Amino acid sequence: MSSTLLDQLAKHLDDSRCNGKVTECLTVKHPELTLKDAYQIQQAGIILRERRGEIRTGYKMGLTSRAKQEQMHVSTPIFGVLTNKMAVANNDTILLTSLIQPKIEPEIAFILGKDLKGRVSPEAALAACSGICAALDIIDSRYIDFKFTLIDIVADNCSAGGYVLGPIIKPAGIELADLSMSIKINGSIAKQGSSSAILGNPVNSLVMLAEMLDEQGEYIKSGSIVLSGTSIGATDLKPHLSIANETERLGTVTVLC
Ligand code: OOG
Ligand code: MG
Repeated sequence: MSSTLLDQLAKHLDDSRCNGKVTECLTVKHPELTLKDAYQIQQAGIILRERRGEIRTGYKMGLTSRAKQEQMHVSTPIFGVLTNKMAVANNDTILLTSLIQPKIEPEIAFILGKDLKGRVSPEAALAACSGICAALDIIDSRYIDFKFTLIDIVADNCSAGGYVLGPIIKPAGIELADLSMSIKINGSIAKQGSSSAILGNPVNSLVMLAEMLDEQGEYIKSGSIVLSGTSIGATDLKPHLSIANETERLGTVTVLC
């Protein structure tokens, strides 16, 4: 597909996001789009945001748990790009009016202290991290009814809407498998899961991201934030909620709306 058309589709999704209006899936009019095209549309969309002054802060992995794959009827892990404009401070309030159909999910975030490139072991991936924390991924599909194909969600930057990081701790000595993760809404547990639901161990998300980027001639740069993908299905956001991800060993991250 021509890069002009891919740029036009990126602009269309960017307009949809900026104007707060849902759109039909790109694959309805363009069933010929490939996964490679979809990542190119995603990149073109990020470049539009960079031209408006946004700065890349890292990546989000998506569809790394079966719960999420089943909820979305899509079965391959994917990634999107995070920017500074998506960051919400711990205990701060999300401006719901800036989002279309927002949902939230608990994740684990990695902060890279070194570059991470190519095929690496889980141990090497964790050793490249300067910090880890409990995180919240705010997702917001630009597509009607939050329904899409794999190609569509990749083009739409993995439904990225925002992210919140909890207090960052040193990863040394922390086993990331089998940690209990809970979503608390207004103080009560609404959903509970285990970090092992994320590719067996959330560090595998980091390993997989390094490999996926390598296929595109890219790598995870030191300083990047990487969201692991959720362990539990997403929860709808509506006004007057306090939402917390309480993760064993890592602590709690909270956002209000
Ligand atoms: C969210 C995209 C996937 C995750 O953690 O699996 C994701 C969606 O649109 O459902 O963020
Ligand atoms: Mg997510």
